[in-house]
Amino acid sequence: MHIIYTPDHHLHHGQFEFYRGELVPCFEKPERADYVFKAVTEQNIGQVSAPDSFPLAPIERVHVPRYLRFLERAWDSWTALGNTRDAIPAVWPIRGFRHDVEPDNFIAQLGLYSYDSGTPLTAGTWRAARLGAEVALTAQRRIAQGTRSAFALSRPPGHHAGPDFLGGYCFINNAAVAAQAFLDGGAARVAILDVDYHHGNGTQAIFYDRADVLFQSIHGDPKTEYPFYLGHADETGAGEGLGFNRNYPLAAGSSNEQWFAALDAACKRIRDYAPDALVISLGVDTFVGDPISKFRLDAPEYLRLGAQLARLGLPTLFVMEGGYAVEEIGLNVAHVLRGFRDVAG
Ligand code: Q9C
Ligand code: ZN
Repeated sequence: MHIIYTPDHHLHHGQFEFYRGELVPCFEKPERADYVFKAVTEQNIGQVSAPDSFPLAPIERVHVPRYLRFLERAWDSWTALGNTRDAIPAVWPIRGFRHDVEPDNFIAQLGLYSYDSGTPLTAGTWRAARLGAEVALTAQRRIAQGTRSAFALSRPPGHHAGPDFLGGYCFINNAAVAAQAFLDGGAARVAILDVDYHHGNGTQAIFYDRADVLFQSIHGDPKTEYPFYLGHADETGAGEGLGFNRNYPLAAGSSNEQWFAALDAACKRIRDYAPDALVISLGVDTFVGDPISKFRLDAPEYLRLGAQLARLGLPTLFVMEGGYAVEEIGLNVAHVLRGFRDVAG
C-alpha cells in the first residue's frame, strides 16, 4: 500500500471554533494527522512518499472557479480589514437571498461560501487544503499506474466541502477530486463509500445528478447529528443520477451490528455497480471514544471494516476524513488499513 503524506498540513491550524455559545479550541487539529502518520509508519503499513505537484485544473473539476478564487485570496482579504484572528463567518444567505451575486464585502463572501461557524480559515488554510487535494491526487495517480491500494493522509478533511462551499472543517473535497481524476483518466464508473460518522454532504452535492459516481454514506442520523440538513435515506440522486446516491442514516448510539448491516448493504450495492475504482472517505470518528460522535466502533471493528472492503477486490483509495479522539485515531486508521492488507495482500 502506498501512503501519501506531507507535514505541511500544519499550515492549517485553526485556533477556535464556535461551539454551544462559546469559542472552544478546534477539534480538528494538526496533531490528528501526526498521530495517524506515526501509527502507519510504526506499523509498516506501506511505503510513504510526499505528494506530487498538480495544477489547479483537477481541483476545478469539482469546485467552481469563483469559490477557489475566494479561498485563495481569503486570508489576505481578511487581514486587509485589520483582523488578526482566524476568519469565522457570521452571516449567511439562507432561503430567499441572492446567491448569484458575489458581494464585495469579505464577511459577506465568507457567508456565501460556507455553512457553519465551526470551520475557521487561517493564514495557511488555502495552501494546506490545496496540498491535501494534491495528496489525494498523488495517491489516485499511483493507483491509476497499477498500485492496488493507497492511503491519502490528507488534512484538512474534505467530505463536507461542496462545489462552492466550505464547512465541517473541510475546504476542498479531496475524495471527490480523486474520484473525478479516476474518471478523467479513463475509468467509466467510480464508487465512493463514506464511513465517517458524519454524512458526506459535500460529496453527495458534487455527484448528486451523475451516474458515473455511486456515492454512499453510513452516518449518524441527520435528524440529530451534524450536518443536520442532508443525509436522509430518501436522497437517492436526481436526473441521470437517480439511484446512484444512497444514505444509511443510523441513530446516534447504534450498535456495531447495525453499523455492519449498513456496510453489508453498501458493499452489495458496490458489487452490483461494478466500478473501476473505489474511494473510501475514511473517517474514524465512528470510534467508541470519539469526543463529538456517538457510534461504538473499536479495534476489532476497524480490522473487520478493512477486511470487508478488501473482499470487494477493487483498486481502493483511502482518503483521510474525520476522527477526533486524537491519540487513538492513528491506531484506528492503521487497523482499517491492516485489515484491508491482510485480505488483499
Ligand atoms: N464542534 C468531519 O468529521 N461540528 N467533520 C460538530 C463540535 C462539526 C465534522 C460540533 C463536525 C464536523 C470531517
Ligand atoms: Zn466526521
